Parts: sequence; structure tokens; C-alpha cells
Amino acid sequence: MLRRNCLLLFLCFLFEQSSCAPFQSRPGQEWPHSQTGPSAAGRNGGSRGFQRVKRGWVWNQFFVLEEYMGSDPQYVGKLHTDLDKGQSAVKYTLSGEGAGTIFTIDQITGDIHALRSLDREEKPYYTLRAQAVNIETNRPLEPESEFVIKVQDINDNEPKFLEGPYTASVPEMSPVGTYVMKVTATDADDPTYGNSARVVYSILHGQPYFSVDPKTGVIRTALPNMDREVKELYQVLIQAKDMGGQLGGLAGTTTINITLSDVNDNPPRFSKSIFHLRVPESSAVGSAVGRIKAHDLDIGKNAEVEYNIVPGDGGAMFDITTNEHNQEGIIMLKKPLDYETKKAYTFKVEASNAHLDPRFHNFGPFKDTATVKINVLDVDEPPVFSKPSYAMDVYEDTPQGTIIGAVTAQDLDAGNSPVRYSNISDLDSFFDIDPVRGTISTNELLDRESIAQHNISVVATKVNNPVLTSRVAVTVHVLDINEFPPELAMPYETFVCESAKVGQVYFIQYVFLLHFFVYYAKTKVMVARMLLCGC
Ligand SMILES: *[C@@H]1O[C@H](CO)[C@@H](O)[C@H](O)[C@H]1NC(C)=O
Ligand SMILES: *[C@@H]1O[C@H](CO)[C@@H](O)[C@H](O)[C@H]1NC(C)=O
Ligand SMILES: *[C@@H]1O[C@H](CO)[C@@H](O)[C@H](O)[C@H]1NC(C)=O
Ligand SMILES: [Ca+2]
Ligand SMILES: [Ca+2]
Repeated sequence: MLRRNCLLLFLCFLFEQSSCAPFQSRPGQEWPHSQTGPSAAGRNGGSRGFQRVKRGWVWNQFFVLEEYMGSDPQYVGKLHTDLDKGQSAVKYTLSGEGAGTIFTIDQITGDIHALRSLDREEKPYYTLRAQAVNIETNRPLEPESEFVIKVQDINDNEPKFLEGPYTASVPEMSPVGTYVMKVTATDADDPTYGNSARVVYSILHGQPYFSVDPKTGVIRTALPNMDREVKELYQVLIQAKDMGGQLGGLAGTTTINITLSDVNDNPPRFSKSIFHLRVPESSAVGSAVGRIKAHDLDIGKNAEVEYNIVPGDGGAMFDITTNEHNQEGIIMLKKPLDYETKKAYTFKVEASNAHLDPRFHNFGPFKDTATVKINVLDVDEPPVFSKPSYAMDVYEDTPQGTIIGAVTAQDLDAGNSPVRYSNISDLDSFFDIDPVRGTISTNELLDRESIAQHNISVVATKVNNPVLTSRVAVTVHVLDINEFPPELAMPYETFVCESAKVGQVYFIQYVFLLHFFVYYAKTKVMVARMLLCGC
């Protein structure tokens, strides 16, 4: 209201500033006359006569409405001096910003007009100078006066969101009133005059989820329990309207993409309560034998799943780890399986989150449980020998064809196939093996002095699946038959033929000597014996 009164202000142009007291509190730029007087006086140094009486310019308007659309030039105001008695003796002139181009003056009446429409937002005021001169002598009647034509604001600018469109993020499940962001609209109109730049914010689209403070433009959540897993992105449309939001105000809008960020409000959930896995008994210890998955609706860290086997008999046989790329649970074999011993395992697995949010603990247990049933699959396995290796002893010179021992292998599979033995892998074929019974017999006379230990291997084959074979090592130790040094009495009695004659004593002694020699020379006893009995 105070501003409105300015339309009818008088500009005093007096040498004594005190006469202008009502206007001294105004901002200097609007009323620069306080500097004008002395400077004007200086420029017109010789015009002492002006001080004789208090005189003044008077003109009753020096505001011009911006964006004036009328067909005639807009009346701005009137210059007048007390010396002008209406006898056309005074001529008014105008100089300064826009003089002659934007503003014209009627030399006689002092009426000022604006020739074109002006934009306050482009230039809010013009500084001009006025002069009254004697129309005949052209001598100044008053010192030149500087004055301002202020462009009067109209509401021709809508509020604008210069920083929009915006993006923002707020955690899901935030309480009502949680701060999201602040938007600001600027209005180019005159903030000091009227309501042309008084902006009020409102929300056009985005209720009931969000609200905006009409004065500050602060956006807050307006609904509890907003769930990212249901809706993640909200496009909110905010309007800023000037004239304090009143009807007829100008408005601008902006959009804000508000994303709900994730919190851990979902536990992992198994898609089914029982998982069936089939695992061959031949699976290697440490190998992955199956996968199960608990799905978590959250993302990132909040979807990281930890799996645990609930203690029980499955825990002894299996382990579970998490594949960190897809959060699957990988079941691993901890101990060897044997179909013939145990054909199935059942155990429970628990899935839980690694990173918990205590706010959601009261929703119940933050984990899920499923049952895993593992069926062990029978695998056709090779026959199994009764011992990891065999050792057999044989005296040297044991007759060919003598059985020195046996190996045994069995098919432990459900099929219980007969087994065949073969491939004794002794290159000089000292031994034979019975393919059905597994008995090993000598094939030649053995000589401990040339080979004291035979290392052979036997292969057992399943009749119903000859590809499945096992091999076992058999060590045959060749024993020395002659453990003692020779003595006279024993060979004498042992080796004397029943039909011995007197002359044969020498021979016997020869035999003893021979035998003695055998002992030391390691010649074969049997040869000596045959020599003796062949007499
Ligand atoms: C807001 O989201 C919409 C739809 O997803 C998209 O087209 C637009 O580019 C987004 N705006 C910003 C500022 O990110
Ligand atoms: C039998 O032994 C030979 C030589 O020792 C070997 O090459 C062959 O692979 C063996 N056969 C089987 C079935 O093990
Ligand atoms: C059998 O193995 C033993 C011990 O490894 C070795 O001393 C012996 O010479 C081997 N026998 C043959 C005939 O290779
Ligand atoms: Ca405006
Ligand atoms: Ca979540």
C-alpha cells in the first residue's frame, strides 16, 4: 500500500535538502536528487539567483507501467516549474537514458510520454535529466535536475524451477514426514512490490505419497510403509504459483523422480518346502552335489543369503555354501557316499540374511527353512579285493603247478556280478591265476638266488560289466629251502641209499662234501639228492 502511494509522489528539486525530508528515507537510486542539487548547483555556478526563493519542479507521476500494450504512448508524468506561469515562456527539455527514443517531452506542457512498452525485468529504471529554459533566451531557469523513471512491475513472469527436473532418493519404509529434498522456484518479477513474485508450492501429482511445504518447497514423505518392492519410482509434479497462490497467479511446474532406496525388509524365502536331489554314490568328496535357492526380494547387501544346515545327520555328510553371484546355496559332499550303506539323507537348511535391519525383527523370524532330500544313486562300481594288497611265500624249487595262495574280489553292487581274475603281469610268467577262483600257482621252478621277490598284480573284472576292473598288488617272497649249515650225521643218514654197499662209503663222503659245497656254493639241493639216489 505504501508503494502504491509512490505513484503520486512529488519530486522536490530544492537547494535545501531538508525540504525533501519526507523522501530522504527512500532508497537513493529512486531518488537521487539529494546528490543532484549540489552538483547541479556546481554546474550552474553563476546562477546565484536561484537561491532567492524556494522553487521546485513538480511533476505528478514518474512511474511507467511495464509491458504497456495501449495504442497511444503511455503518459509518464509532467514537468513543471513554479516559474512557468502558463505564458509559454518556459521550454522543457529532457536528456539521459532513453531521452528522445523511449521518452519524449512536450516542450511546452512538460508532459512526458513513453513511446514503447518497457520490460522491468530487462531494465527497472531510467535516469534522466530535466531542464527548464527561457523559451526566448534559452537560458536555464532552474539548474538541471536528475530524476528517475521507474518501470512499474506487473506480474508478467511465472515462477520457474531453474534447477529442475530433479531426482531424489529416500529409503523405503520411512516414517511420514521424512525429508526428501527442497525445490526452489524463482520469479523474475519484483519481489519488493505486490505479490507478483510471492510463490506458493503445491503438489499436482504424487499424492498421497509425498507432500510439499507451500512456503519452503521442502518435499517430505506423506505415507507410511512405502515399499520399494511394490513401487520403486515416483514421478512427482510440483507447481509453483505466484500471487501467493491466488487465482490469476502465474504458475510453473517441475517433476521430481523420487526413488525409494532399499532397506532390508524382506527375509529370504525358499520357493518350495522340499528340495529333491539325486546324487551318485561315486561323487567326489568336496564336489558340489546340488543347488537350492531362497529368493530375497531386496537388492544388494540386503539380498545376501546365508545358508546353514540344521544340525542332524545331514550335517555330517553335507556342507552348504553361498554362490555370491546368484545367492544360490551349493550343497557339497563332506564324506564319501555309499549306496549299499545308506540310500537317502534328509536334512533341513536355513536361509537367512547377512545384514539385518533391527526395525523388522518384530515381523517374525527373519529366515526360512526347507527340507532337502538326497537320494543316493547306485553306481556300477568295480569289484573290491578283500585286502588292499596280498603277500605270499613260496619255497624255491616248489614244483610247477603248486598253489601258493589266492586273491578274492567281490562285486558290492546290487547286481552282485561274478568276478574273473586275470592279468598277472609278470613278464616271465612264473605264475598262473585261476580266473574263477583267484588261486595263484607256480608256473616254473623258482630260484631265490635270481629273484627273491616277485611283484605281480592281479586284475579283477566284473562279468556283467567288464569295463569295471580293479587291480591289486601281490608280492611273492621266494624262501630259501636250506636254512642250516651241513652236518655230517644228517646228510649221512638222509642220503645213504638202503642198498648201499661197503665201497659206497667213499661215495657218501663225496656226497657230504658235495652237499657241503652246495651249502656254500648255493647249488640246488635237489640236484644233489637226485645225484645221490640215482646211484
Ligand atoms: C524420470 O523418470 C522418467 C521415467 O523413468 C524418465 O523418463 C525421466 O528421464 C526421469 N527424469 C530424470 C530427471 O531422471
Ligand atoms: C594286463 O597287463 C598288461 C601288461 O602288464 C597291460 O598292458 C594291460 O593293460 C593289463 N590289462 C588289464 C585289463 O589291466
Ligand atoms: C619287487 O619290489 C621290491 C621292493 O620294491 C624290489 O626290491 C624287488 O627288486 C622287486 N622285484 C622285481 C622282480 O622287480
Ligand atoms: Ca510473476
Ligand atoms: Ca527392501
